Amino acid sequence: MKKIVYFCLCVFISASSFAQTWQVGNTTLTESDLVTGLSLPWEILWGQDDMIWSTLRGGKVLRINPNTGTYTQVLDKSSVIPYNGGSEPGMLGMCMHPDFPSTPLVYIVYNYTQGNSIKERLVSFEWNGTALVNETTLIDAIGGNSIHNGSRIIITPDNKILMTTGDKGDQGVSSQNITSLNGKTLRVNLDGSIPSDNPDPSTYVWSFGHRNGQGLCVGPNGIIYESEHGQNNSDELNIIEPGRNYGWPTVEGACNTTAEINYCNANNVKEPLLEWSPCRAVNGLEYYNHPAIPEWNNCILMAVLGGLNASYERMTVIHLSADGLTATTADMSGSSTNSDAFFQSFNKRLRDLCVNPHDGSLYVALNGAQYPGSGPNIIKKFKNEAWVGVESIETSENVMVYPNPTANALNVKFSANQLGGTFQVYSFTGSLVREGKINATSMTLDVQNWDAGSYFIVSNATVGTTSKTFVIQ
Ligand SMILES: [Ca+2]
Ligand SMILES: [Ca+2]
Ligand SMILES: [Ca+2]
Repeated sequence: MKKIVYFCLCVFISASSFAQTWQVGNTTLTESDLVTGLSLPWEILWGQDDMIWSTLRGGKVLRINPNTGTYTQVLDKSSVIPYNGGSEPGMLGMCMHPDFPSTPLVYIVYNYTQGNSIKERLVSFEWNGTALVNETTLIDAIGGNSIHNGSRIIITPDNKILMTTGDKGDQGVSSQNITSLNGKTLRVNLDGSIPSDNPDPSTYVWSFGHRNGQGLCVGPNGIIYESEHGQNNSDELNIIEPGRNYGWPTVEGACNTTAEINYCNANNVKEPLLEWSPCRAVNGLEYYNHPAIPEWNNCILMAVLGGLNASYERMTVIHLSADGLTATTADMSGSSTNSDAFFQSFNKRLRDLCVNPHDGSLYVALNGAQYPGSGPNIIKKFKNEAWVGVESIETSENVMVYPNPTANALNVKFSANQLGGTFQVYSFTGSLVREGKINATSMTLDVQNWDAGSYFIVSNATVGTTSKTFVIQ
């Protein structure tokens, strides 16, 4: 038997009675401090167990009750992590196995020391209900440094791990070196092997020419978006495509100087959707598409650290086109007063975001005021208290789904007053899996290739919003 060592440090934080509100068009968000006193939360992730999971850069993982802020520490790797409060290494990105209830694996990236150098590894842990145990290394000895360690990870719709890596401060030498894993996005099977349909099936490299990507999310039609730090100018929002060159170090942002245009023409460089100059330090991304905040539907929410001189701390709202291929935001100039910039007044670095898929609440992890971040820090919650949640409309018959559970086909019946509206289907991990217009009172969804688990369908019509949960077996 393996010896299981676990940690259970329970800390109780009372909710703040301070009820600041934020206006998003016609929607009012109520702010509260979910957890205070944390040291540098780097990833916050809505788990399939309906808890918020957070890495702390110093080497710990917390599992946080999203309503009370009560948390337990479920992992402590701080003894192996080169973290001294300064510079950038630490315990960084985290994501969950796409079928966590039956395969309770958590994937984590962290830096460690090998001789005199900093390295980085992608690992998995098993969740035993109390702690993360049985660490397994998936990719070892990726180059690291005191700066530019990348390391956001997500699960893509095709059930692969996608990971950003930084150029480890080598000015992009590794970014254009296809044999290096640095300055890339890496695509990895859930067991750590290389997917046979990678552009080159002998390497994890999925795209190259990156400087230091630290945000990833999945948007409409399975499109993958990445945020990436520029040097002095041209922080980028990119769409990630396999085998493409994203230009660094020759190209910053769009191909718009003579040297860049020549290089881009010769190297088929993929330009960003958006770029911001001077750099404001773009970070965690979250795709928002929940009826609780309709003004943010089909938007990317982007945590912005603020840059080295702490001028641009905020959350930027990025509006996508219906096909997801173009993006706009009012938050281009850096002005603190525009309709798509939020939370500037905290004067703290915004590191990461997650969303409650049930009630649409947004959670934001703050990292102190100055680079590279300092504690104590806060995870804040923003909720539309007026939105009628899933539970209260469970009894409504505006939408019926059957059979439930199902394995192959799901029949959906809409009442006539839903016609002309729209519907979305979400997994309970918050991923949008299907959407469309309600053109008929019945439809059948072919679900035989969907992952097993819980889902909910939301209809939006002039009479209001209705949702139903269902289970795919
Ligand atoms: Ca996150
Ligand atoms: Ca680029
Ligand atoms: Ca340029």
